[in-house]
Amino acid sequence: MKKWIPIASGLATGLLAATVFFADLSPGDRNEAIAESSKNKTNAEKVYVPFGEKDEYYLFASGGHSGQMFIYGVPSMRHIRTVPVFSPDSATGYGFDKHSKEMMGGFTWGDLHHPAFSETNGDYDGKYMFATDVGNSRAAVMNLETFTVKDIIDVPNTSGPHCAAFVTENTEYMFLPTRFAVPIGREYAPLDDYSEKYRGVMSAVTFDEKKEKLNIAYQVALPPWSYDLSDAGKKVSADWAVMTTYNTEEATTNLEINASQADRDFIVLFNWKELEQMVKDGKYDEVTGQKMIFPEKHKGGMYLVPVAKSPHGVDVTPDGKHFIASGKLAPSMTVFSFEKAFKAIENKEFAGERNGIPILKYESVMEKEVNPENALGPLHTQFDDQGMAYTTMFISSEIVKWDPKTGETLDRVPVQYSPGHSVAAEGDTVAPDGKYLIALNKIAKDSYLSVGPSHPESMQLIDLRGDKMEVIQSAPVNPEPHYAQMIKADKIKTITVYPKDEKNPDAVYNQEETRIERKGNEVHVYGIAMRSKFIFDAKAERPDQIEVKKGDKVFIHLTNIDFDQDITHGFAINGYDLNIEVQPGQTNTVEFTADKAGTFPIYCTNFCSALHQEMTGYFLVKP
Ligand SMILES: [Cu+2]
Repeated sequence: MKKWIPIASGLATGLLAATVFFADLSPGDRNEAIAESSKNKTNAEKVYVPFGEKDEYYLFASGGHSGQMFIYGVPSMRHIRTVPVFSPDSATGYGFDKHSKEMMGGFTWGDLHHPAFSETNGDYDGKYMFATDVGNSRAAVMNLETFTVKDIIDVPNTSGPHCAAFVTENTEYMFLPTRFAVPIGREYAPLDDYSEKYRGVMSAVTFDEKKEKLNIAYQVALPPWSYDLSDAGKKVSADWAVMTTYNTEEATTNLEINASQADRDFIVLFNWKELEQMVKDGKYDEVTGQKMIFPEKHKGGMYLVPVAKSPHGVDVTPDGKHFIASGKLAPSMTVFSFEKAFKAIENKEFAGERNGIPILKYESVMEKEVNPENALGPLHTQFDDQGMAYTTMFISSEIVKWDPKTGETLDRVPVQYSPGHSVAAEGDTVAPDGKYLIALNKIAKDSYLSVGPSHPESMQLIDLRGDKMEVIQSAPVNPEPHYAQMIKADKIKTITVYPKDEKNPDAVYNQEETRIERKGNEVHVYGIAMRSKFIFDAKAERPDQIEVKKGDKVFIHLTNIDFDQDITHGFAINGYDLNIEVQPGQTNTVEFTADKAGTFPIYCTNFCSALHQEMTGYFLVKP
């Protein structure tokens, strides 16, 4: 009976609200409103994931200038986790502990753009996630067993690798071209020398899975243009990749006007196997410690395809036969054919060159131009399981579904308000799922409760299963997703606890081994965190106390010996501006100088048990 009352009163309230809401409407409007209300109820059911059940997909949305990655569940659109990548995060101790601090390389922020999953045979394999930092020109890799970043590299000679990361079919490479042209090595050169001295450099980055390390295999010195987006080929085009360019005018000021003068910019089409062979054959120059191919010196493997001006996305169809690009200032999408491009290359149907790179004729590679009525600002295209294309229209605020084979417009759905990218379920694989598409909208305006003049961004979930596309959920998101990837949840196999690593000299798995060692002015603490205490030296009168002298260099190696799901401990020293985390079974190190004398409480920051509040100690610094 207790349970029944709230449900019954809930129903009554609902009916009352509906009656009040519909009271002022004419019978026609009223029926429409009732239909709309029941449609919303159906949509709510489509996204509802009851307790005990899990979402069907993970969504990894780039966090833009937050430097982080946002993890959501689909279809519920619940935010599950924020994983720090290029920016520090005190909640997880990222950028505070020794390993992540070293990876951050002294940088305090990043601009995380395009995320990409590792692939096997053109399918997401659920092992790793790659991302690039436009703000400080870096690349990172995240392990998906633990959702933690394993490696970050600087990408030399590159300023803002915006056009990445998109991986080849078997994660052989990701290609990182630059958004901003700079002189090689970032040497000083006046902007009057732009066309002669500035270059747009592309880096071919490899990933060593055993060592979990990224590496730059080679670079290519491209013309001084801006490189916007890219995609790797698939199946028949697996050895190839494409990327869009803008400012092929080589303007150096007021780009808004000056970089939109020419009717066409270019798609760079390149064969990475040929470039790889050129490097093997020594056809490169050694520049700032990198192997760099200069196309004006060593020809081959690289071509230009004219495209409607100032394009954003370029997307390879799941069958690998076509690539689709759209001038963001033009009203149409263009379908290009790889087969036609290969023929034109074979027949050397070139129309001049730029910086030693041959230009293919637009007519030789273009298959069709698609121009849906009044659709404006096509930016990015995704695909479903039937090979149908979905293009975001930034200016006309909609998603247009169309058939790349016939060019026919099949459906359109408005989104609120300016979709930059979109992401389809398993969208960049050779076999997309087709169920869902998410519009990543740049401007949310009045979508959510106001939080002041600056609003959150918005992600809208679109159901692709019916005859008509339908927006079924809207979720706010922090600034600012540029692109996202959606993967089947069962492909990701996380671990529950970190396995014991007996070879790790910093790890301590039983209380007897805990100790505090002094080496000159270095103090090494080998401690344990467990429910609900810290043990830094089990033999000491107060095992949870650390005492050092002012100026000592302190290393705290802490192992969480609770090999239990979700028992994470934190370690903070009050007043010392540091906090780290040890997940179940994990050993972590924090290194700092005890530059303040005094008495500083230590406490566990991550709620771990009923006696969490008692999980404390003292850090004493003798003057
Ligand atoms: Cu704790």
